[in-house]
Amino acid sequence: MLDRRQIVAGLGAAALAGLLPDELLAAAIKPDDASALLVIDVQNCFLPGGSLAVKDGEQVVPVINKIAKSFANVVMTQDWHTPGHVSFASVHSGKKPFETIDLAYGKQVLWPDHCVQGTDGASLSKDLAIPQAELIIRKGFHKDVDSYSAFTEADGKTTTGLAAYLKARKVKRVFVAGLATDFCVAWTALDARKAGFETYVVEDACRGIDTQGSLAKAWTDMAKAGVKRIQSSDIA
Ligand code: VGL
Ligand code: ZN
Repeated sequence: MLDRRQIVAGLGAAALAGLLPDELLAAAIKPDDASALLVIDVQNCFLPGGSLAVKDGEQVVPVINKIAKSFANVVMTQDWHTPGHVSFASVHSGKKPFETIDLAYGKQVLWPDHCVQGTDGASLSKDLAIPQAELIIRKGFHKDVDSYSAFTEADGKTTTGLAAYLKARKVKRVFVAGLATDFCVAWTALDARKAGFETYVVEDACRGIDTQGSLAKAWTDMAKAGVKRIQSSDIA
């Protein structure tokens, strides 16, 4: 009987011979104790009927529930803004959602009011089924600073503590899924690389907002930073 190593070696040889598509080989990714799944902002505001609904956002939920079964370590995030948060177009006179302004820390896209602390819109989707998730990071709770990233606020320096938590738990690899691909998922993945984690984004477990070319730019930036783009079927 072949052992696992021989089977993997055999698959490699078959692929070299052009007999197998890359996807089949990639199916070998098996999350271990040094792997964590980061489930980003699967909150009512970003789902159908929400104030900043991401197109087809609800489709990520069954995919995330499925891959989460392969992870012992799961962290979820919630976008968690104050009322009148600086990222809301409604607090900047004459500005409309999806326009941008310059703030002290850089360019800020303005959004409809969303994910206000303690509201139903800020709640995680009731359809998420990840009972083993151990930590929920809330972000964007400083009124004058946004935080797309689960690691570092938009000022580029205030930490959420997530990198230190993951390192204390001996996590080396993070897999990022959720909403939205081009904002909170991408910024989280880029910061994960900066913090030294091997980083995967599970494309079909994410959906994007795509405003002013943001989705294509996010994938380009992530590729440059060494983020690996995978599909949920790549995870064993
Ligand atoms: C997000 C826009 C504003 C996200 C959060 O979760 O991607 N996008 N706030
Ligand atoms: Zn937000």
